[in-house]
Order: sequence, then structure tokens, then C-alpha cells
Amino acid sequence: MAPERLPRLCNRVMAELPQLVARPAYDRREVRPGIVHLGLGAFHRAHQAVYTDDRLAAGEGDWGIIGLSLRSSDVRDALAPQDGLYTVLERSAEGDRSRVVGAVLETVTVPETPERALAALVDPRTRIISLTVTEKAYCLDAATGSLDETHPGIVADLQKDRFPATLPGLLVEALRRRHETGAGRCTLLVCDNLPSNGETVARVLARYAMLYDPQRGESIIGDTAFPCTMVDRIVPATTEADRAAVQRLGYRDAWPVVAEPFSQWVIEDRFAAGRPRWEDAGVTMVTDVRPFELMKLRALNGAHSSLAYLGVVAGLDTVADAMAEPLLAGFLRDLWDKDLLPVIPAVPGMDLSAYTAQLETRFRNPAMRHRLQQISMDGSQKLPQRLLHPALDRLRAGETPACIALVVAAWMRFLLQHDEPGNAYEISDPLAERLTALAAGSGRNAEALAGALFGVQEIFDPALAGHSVFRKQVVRHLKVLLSGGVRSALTDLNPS
Ligand code: CS2
Repeated sequence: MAPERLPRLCNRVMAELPQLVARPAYDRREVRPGIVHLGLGAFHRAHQAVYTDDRLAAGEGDWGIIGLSLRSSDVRDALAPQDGLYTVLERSAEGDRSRVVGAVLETVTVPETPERALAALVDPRTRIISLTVTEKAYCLDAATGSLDETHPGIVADLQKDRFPATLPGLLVEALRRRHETGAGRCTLLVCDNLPSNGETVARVLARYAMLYDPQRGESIIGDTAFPCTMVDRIVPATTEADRAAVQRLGYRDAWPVVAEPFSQWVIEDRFAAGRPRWEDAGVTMVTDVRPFELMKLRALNGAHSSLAYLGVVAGLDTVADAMAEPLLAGFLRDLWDKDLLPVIPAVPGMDLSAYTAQLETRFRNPAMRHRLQQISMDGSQKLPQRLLHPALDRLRAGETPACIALVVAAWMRFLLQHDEPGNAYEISDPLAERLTALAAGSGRNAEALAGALFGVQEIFDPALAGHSVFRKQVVRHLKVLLSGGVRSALTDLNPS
């Protein structure tokens, strides 16, 4: 049948879906909202919403999700006509397992209907506000680990003459109104890949609230809980081929999401006003997330960013493509063994070498087309916690992190905006303009390129930028990258 004649996913057609598509095993009309989620991207829909969907099916009907998008109306446009329903395609070499998720009850685009968004955030029934908004949305100053008070959006929001356009502005406004209206305590559940994510965001919001209202700032934030979390599932951006895969099942879904079979969520069990029994859906509840977070940010995300910069420069497309290059796969093993595992503290119940072996299998999943360009985005926001803090830890222990130095050099080379086969690409990063200008101004001179970029303090801690051994290594690698390319640099690191 022509795709446009296929039925579009929505409550009404659910009964007609083919048997092999799993669907909500509960009456959606009975579900009441308890969670407002900000950042309704593919990751949330394939991760937290799936765990919550399981709990709704188990009878915890008070935890439906209202999803807010901070900028674009794309998700609302796709999901509203579908009554919030969407398909998760769990993808492995054996094929797809399909499941329709019913946990999202309503989708709201904040800039279009700001008062509706605020009303949901301030509703006494909302006891959890969860977030996947990407690192940059928090307006963090990397040097202080608190609010970036010079951020133009923050400066403008603090003028108080417009509806807040930044995430800290929106959240503090919501918490202030909750406080004023006696809406009750709530939990802010941060699910982005930031170090000590809950604590960090608590610090950012507390500072914003103090600047916003020096008298009441503290009490506005005071009764909110900010547990830290570790979230993990590989979720590549949805493609037309993924939409077509749903059509082959016999219906249309404007925005399905694709995910690997693996999924992990570790949460500090500090909630202000209850939570779903997520542990019964496979979540690990702990008192201290820190070891899990360091393991994941460094071993998984650090490896991802490394493959991304080396791979994009080499002209490769996906994580699986990079893993198919023996030189890169071998490099990854060295990166883990020499530079990262030594600075990952023991994790309760986990064997780190089994963890990296499992990561290798996940990265090799041939059915996933996880594009290196997607991972390369926002490097300025990701490099510090993924690779630069580990590098400093190694240097402080008297060791030289040669593999990390090569990745830093690859990131610098990546900023020249063309790969080795000669294809041009754009840099997507909040600091893109400055970074690409610095890179372009260096005339492909390794010393000049490294010198200029090490000066960007939002990324490089002065202790690392000023470390002569580390700098020398980076410059040495950069010279090889600029003359012989990625493969020479990898061979050079490990001469056989
Ligand atoms: C990736 C992550 O794009 C990226 O930066 O490293 O999105 C990664 O896929 C997830 O954190 C996996 O849980």
C-alpha cells in the first residue's frame, strides 16, 4: 500500500496494529500526569519514558508524562496528531523489536504556549520535573561549575521583562510560582551527561534564583530535590529509513525512535514527593551515583567522542564504521586500558574490563547507524568531563595520557571543517564561531593551532593548558595529523 494510505499511529488505530508490535498494556484514559519532562528528544522517548511506560502498565497510573520542547515545535507537530504515541524500534543484528509507548500524554512547545508549559510545571500533581536538554542548555560556566552569569540569555532573562528564554530562567520561574502557590515539593531529575548532574544543576539554579530574587532565592530552590543520575542508551537520530521501517509494519509514525537493546539508568534515591517504582522496571536505585557516572562519562562517552573526532577527520560515517577499522578499534582498547580505566574508581557490582568489553560489542552493533557527526556536536561542552578531567587525573598521578592527547589533537584538527578525503562540514557547538575562527587563523600550523585553542578557558583548565608535557604531546600528534593524517597518527602512537 502507498505509505500515505497507511493509518497514522494514534489511540484509535492501536487495536489494528500488527501483533508483533507491543503496545501499552493499560488504559491511557486512566493515566494522570505526574511528571513534566523538558527536552522531548529521541533519548528521553527511548529511555526514561520506556521505564515509566512499564510502571504505568504495572498500575502506577499517576505518573504519566507531559513533554515540553524548549525550542522547536517539531516533536509536538509529529506526536500531537498521534495522541502522544510513538514507536521504539529496538535494533540489533537479529532485527527490530517494536513497541508503541503510551507514557507521553501531552506535548507542549514552550515558546508557543509558555503559559501552558508553566501551568504544567506548577501543577501540584507534577511531582517530578525531568530533563534531557543537552549540556549547553544549563548555561554552565565550566571554570566555576556554576551559572555563566555573562551568558546573553541569562543576562536578558534577569531583566525580568520577558518570558524566560533560558532553561535556568524557566525552571526558577516555575519553582518560584510553585513556592508562591504552595504547589508542594518536587524533584528535579536531571538526565544529561554532566558530572554530578543533579548537584551541578542545583548550584546553577540556586545562583540564578539568588540573582533573580536576593531575598527569597534560597527558599525558592530550598525544598526541591536534585538527585544525580546516570543514564545510558545509544539512540541515534531518527532517519527516513527508520520511518520506512515502521511503514513496513503497516502503519505510519511521524517520529519513531531507534535504540540499541541495552539500557541503564542509575538514580540517587532522594525524591521530594514520591516516584514511580522504577526499580521494578530495571532501574538501579543507589545512595551514590558518582562511581557509575564516572564510569559511564569516561569509558562510554569519552570513547564515543574519541571515535567521533578521529573518525570524522578520517572521513568515516558511523561508530560501527569506525570500529571496523582495526587501527581505531585497537586505539580504543589502549585509550581505555592506559588512560581511562586507571582513573575510574571501583564501581559497586561492576567489573570494569567486562564493562568495556560490552561497550565494544555495543559500538560494533552493525544494525545501528550512529553517526560520528552527531556525537561530535558540542565538543566544547563534552570534552572536559569526558576526556580532559581524566587527562588531568593521569598527569597528577605522574602519567602521560598519550591517547587522550591524540584525541585532543584530533578535535583541534576537526575544527578545520574538512575531512581527509576533502569533504567540508559545519561545526555545531555553542562556541563554534570562536573555535573555527581560531582554527582557521592558525594556517595549519600545529603550534599555532594548539596554542590558540588551549587558550579557550571555557574548555581547558589552566592546569591542563599549562602542562608542558601534555601540550607537547598534543602538538606532536597534531603535526602528524596535519601531515600524514589520522592513520599515520594512530600508527605513530603504537609503532609495531
Ligand atoms: C553520545 C551520547 O552524542 C553523544 O555525545 O556520546 O549521546 C551517548 O550515545 C549516550 O550518552 C549513550 O548513553
